Amino acid sequence: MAEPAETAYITTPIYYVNDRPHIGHAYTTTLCDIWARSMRAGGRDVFFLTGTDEHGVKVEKSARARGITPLELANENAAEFRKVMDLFELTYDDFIRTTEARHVSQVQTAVRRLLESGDVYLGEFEGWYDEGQEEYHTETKAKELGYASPISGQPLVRATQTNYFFRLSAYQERLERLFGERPDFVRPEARRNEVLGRLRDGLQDVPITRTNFEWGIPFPGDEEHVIYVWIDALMNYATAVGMCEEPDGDRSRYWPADFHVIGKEILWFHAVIWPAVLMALGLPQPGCIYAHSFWISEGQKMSKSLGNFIDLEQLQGYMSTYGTDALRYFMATQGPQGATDSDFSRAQFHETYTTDLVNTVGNCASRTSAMVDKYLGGTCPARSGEGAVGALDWSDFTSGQVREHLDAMDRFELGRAIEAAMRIIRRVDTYINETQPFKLARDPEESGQVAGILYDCLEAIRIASCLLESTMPARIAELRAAWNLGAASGDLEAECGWGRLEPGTVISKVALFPRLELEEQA
Ligand code: ME8
Repeated sequence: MAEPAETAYITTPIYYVNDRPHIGHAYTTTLCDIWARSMRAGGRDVFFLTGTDEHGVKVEKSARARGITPLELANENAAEFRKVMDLFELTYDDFIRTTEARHVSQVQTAVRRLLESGDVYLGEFEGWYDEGQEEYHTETKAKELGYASPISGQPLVRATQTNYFFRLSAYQERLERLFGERPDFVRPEARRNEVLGRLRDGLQDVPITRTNFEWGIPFPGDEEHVIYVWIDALMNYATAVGMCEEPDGDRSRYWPADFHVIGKEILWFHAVIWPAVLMALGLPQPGCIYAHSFWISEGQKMSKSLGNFIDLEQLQGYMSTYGTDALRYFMATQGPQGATDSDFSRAQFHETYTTDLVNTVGNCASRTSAMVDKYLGGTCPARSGEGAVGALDWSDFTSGQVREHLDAMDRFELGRAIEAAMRIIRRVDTYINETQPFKLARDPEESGQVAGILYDCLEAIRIASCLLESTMPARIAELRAAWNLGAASGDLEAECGWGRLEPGTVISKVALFPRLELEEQA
């Protein structure tokens, strides 16, 4: 019997339903989508999870303000998020909603286990209470606020609240050990250092229930309390694959996740609280918490007050002018995957589109296929090896780039992975300029040489296209169709072996990325 395929599990944050979807949500989900597609192309059994975070006081308040129930609000906005994911053709395997029964019951099971193990206990929280906002502040925060409500200006009052607490303090050492043993547990490194710095300040137990509102999962056995939205939300990564069911669901084979991909603002919850909860539950740790940075918009932070979010309408504008693949490519190569923020500017988008997609990928494929059409009647020539010029060993060069790409993808370094593919395309361009098949073609004696050169070009572009497919699935599908390359085989590495392109294959001319003027953008 064949070995079962190696599993791969990747998650996005689950998005709050009290906001409208924007570039940030599309960005994180697209990064995960590229990785998921790439792992599938490599034959792995992939589970790609996204969804919505639907509980909490904010949802309750927004719903009340609109005169609808929190669930009605959640239904409406969860549908909106799903619409965005489908519009972008994001290939998630499941979309979890925290109001679903499967999630609620497993969160309660998990919390019950934590109560039994003593990791959750009933305690008192003393703090500074903002009566208008129904919110507690710690001493440090209250001092910062001048002991007055930032909203009403009324003085904060000293008050105690009875809550259930998670014994986070008990996990200090184990977390330090985890970070020490697994330097890649939190990436990029700047984010890891941030967490380590805060960890050194020492950990305090955290309240994990609330009694001042109702829109949450009831605490098992004490329905006065609802489970704090962050604990509820983090658990989605486990409940979606049935980790808190008894017995574990079929999907438990995916556990633990290879990557929890998040934005940097929610790092503490994912890098410290979540691993500690998993330790308390006796569940294995994820491979990596990957916290990317932020998109800013035309040089400014995106914020509600500035109203400058790159929203769904704007994204649709880009997609209808440039195509979804161009947006994916831009996000993956120019986005804030590292430790610094990136600016989403129209001019930069247009520039990247023109330089990388029109002038490089598109031009190289169209120039090659046009020559094959003109000099070889639109058929792939024999693998003669006659095209080899100078010291370039194509097989060696492409296999080096393929290895680099696969290694980078495995590590979720999308920019580096895409760059390896682009290097192949740029090398083809240089090769055409060096060998000048369009000049050689004037001399019938050189026809073997021309054919050899064009085989190399076609084959190198084919290999690069296999590597680019996870980033630009629609345009590469067009190329596959025009060059009769067939469907992906499920073994990306083998597919990228040099010489797999069959002589005699009919090659049609392609124009993958039309040249556009910046003004054309609505
Ligand atoms: O935080 N640039 O949900 P959320 C890049 N429900 N990415 C951005 C971004 C920006 N400017 N703004 C947002 C929540 N994001 C919780 C998560 S998970 C258990 C619970 C992305 O709707 C980024 O991935 O506020 C960020 O972490 C996420 O959206 C926050 O989404």
